[in-house]
Amino acid sequence: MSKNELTRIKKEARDQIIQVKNIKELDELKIKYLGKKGILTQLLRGLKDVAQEERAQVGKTLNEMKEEIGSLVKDKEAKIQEVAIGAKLKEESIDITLPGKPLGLGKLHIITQVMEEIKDIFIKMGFAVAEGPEVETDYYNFEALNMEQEHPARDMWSTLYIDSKNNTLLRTHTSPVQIRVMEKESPPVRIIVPGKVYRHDLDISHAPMFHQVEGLWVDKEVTFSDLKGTLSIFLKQIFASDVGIRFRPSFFPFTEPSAEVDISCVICKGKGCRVCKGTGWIEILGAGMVNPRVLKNVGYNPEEVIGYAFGMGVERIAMLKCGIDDIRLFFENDLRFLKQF
Ligand code: FA5
Repeated sequence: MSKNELTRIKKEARDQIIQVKNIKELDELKIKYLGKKGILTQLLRGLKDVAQEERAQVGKTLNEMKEEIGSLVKDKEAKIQEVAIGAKLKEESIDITLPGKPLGLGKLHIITQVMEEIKDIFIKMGFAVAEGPEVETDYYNFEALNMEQEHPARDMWSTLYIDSKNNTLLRTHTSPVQIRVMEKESPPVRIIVPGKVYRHDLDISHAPMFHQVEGLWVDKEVTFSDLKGTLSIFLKQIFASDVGIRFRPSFFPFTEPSAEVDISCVICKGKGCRVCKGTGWIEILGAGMVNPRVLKNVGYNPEEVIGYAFGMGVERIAMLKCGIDDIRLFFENDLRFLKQF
């Protein structure tokens, strides 16, 4: 085990470690020099055969070699890993200058658009917006509105009950919010109530869930002429300034007198067609002067205050505005339909 021989082994190990390109090759070299059967381990084992006077010196040299090769392997390992991480980062880097995937712009549903339009018109006329629960009690949906348990007018609303024992139901109209607001606020009250309502109904012009906008004005001096004026302004704005408007006597338990309001058919301009069933007129909303019994039910004095109320179906208005002949199209969520508005 000459000094030259050891120097040669050391040089060879260093050269090989420097040239190595990957962890696998480096591991092989580690085993070759430092493993259990590796060159250095063998040399150290052979120390016992070295002459006594040289043994200490050779042992020291061998241990230094072992440490040196070990640290060369460690440094190389770190370098290889660093290069590998760099390459991986480069490979996975995102080019943020590439154009993105275009996202389609959403828009409001046609019913929401018409609802907003209706709200805007009434807000400009001084109405505040009120809301109420969709799950109602029998009291607010019927009784307080002058429809007692056995009242025949209850048949006008095909009610979806949730729990007949507790008398909870899905509200059939937005009128119960009239009661809720009047119970909380003293007159004057001037509100509109937009919202969802539910009925056991389904055909081309009736849906089980639809939208209504209720209107209520209670004050010291409110007349039927005020009601006619307000609704005429509204209908001319939402349809057309030359739309024909007709008030027909009707019946609602919570208004007295009551009326149904028709507009001249927007499809045939009043000549008579399939949509208006040849009459030239289309019913658009219900209205009337608030029944004094309703005022009493909320604790108002009918001798002191008087009011009007109205309620309209939003789908009906949207269908006439946009020339849609089947109400179910609003709820099928077919983008080909919805994108047109
Ligand atoms: C009412 O619901 C009354 N609460 C309206 C009212 C309020 C009258 C205040 C007086 C004072 P009616 O049942 O007629 O009335 O419904 C009003 C509107 O809702 C109808 O003109 C119609 O446009 C719409 N409508 C009724 N049922 C359906 C349905 N199943 N699907 C879609 N729209 C409907």
